[in-house]
Amino acid sequence: MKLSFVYVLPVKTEFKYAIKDELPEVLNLAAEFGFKGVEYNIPNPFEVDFERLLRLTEDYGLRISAISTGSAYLEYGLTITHPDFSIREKALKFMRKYIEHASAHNSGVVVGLIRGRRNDRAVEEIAESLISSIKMLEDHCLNYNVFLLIEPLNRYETDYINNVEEALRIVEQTGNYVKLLLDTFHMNIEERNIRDAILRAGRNIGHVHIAENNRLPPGLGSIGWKNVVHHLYRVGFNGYLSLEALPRPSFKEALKQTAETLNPIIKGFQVEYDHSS
Ligand code: LER
Ligand code: MN
Repeated sequence: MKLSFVYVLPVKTEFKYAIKDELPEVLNLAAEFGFKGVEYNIPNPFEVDFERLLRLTEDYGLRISAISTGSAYLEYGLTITHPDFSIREKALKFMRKYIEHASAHNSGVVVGLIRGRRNDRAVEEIAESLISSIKMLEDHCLNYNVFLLIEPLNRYETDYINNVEEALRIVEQTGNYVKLLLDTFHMNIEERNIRDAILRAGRNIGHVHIAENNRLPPGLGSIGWKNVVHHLYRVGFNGYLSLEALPRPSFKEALKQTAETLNPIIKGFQVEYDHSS
């Protein structure tokens, strides 16, 4: 398992749970603390100088762990289940471009807020729409060796897909280019317990967002990190733990706190799991 963090590119709407300070300084410090990846939250995949972003990331020895898409929803209201087909088509166009960017390091593209809200639609209706949109992206995912990451979000942020069980229903009806993104903050609200949710998600876990119960960085709340890391190893997860938290008290402290809390735990289990394999 490796550490990553979410970095949000400039947006007019506010996304509070990511770092947005000067990128070179952030990448430099993250690399120093042992982070291996950075997850870019990109509002418009057509307007970003992606080559520059990629070069800068690699210059600091980091890799792109995932591309997150929530700000395309916050900024432009795009969703891949939108009742208006022209908006849905635009969201799919964005998704194809995100997939192309993610192919740089064969990572995943997040399907969080961009999956849309149910509102007055029946669950079956929005599920059908989501599954058909995801299937429209299948060829692109396979061609570019990228996967989609369905992220359950807590009930105060969305009315559609709040827990692992609901997300698994989508994975089952699509294919193995679709995986789960588990976010400890949301799991702490929606799951009976984090351990069982991780075990239930099992081999389907593609990426993990880490934040405390209060959405502060790991170590400043009550989530049992040893428990989280242990059970992720148990199900064979060896991907990124990506910090998506309020960058408080400062982005530097947030990175430091995360590294100090998680590096020793990851190292401890790595030894254990390397011996047993
Ligand atoms: C996105 O990854 C997330 O966790 C949401 O809570 C964003 O609002
Ligand atoms: Mn998240």
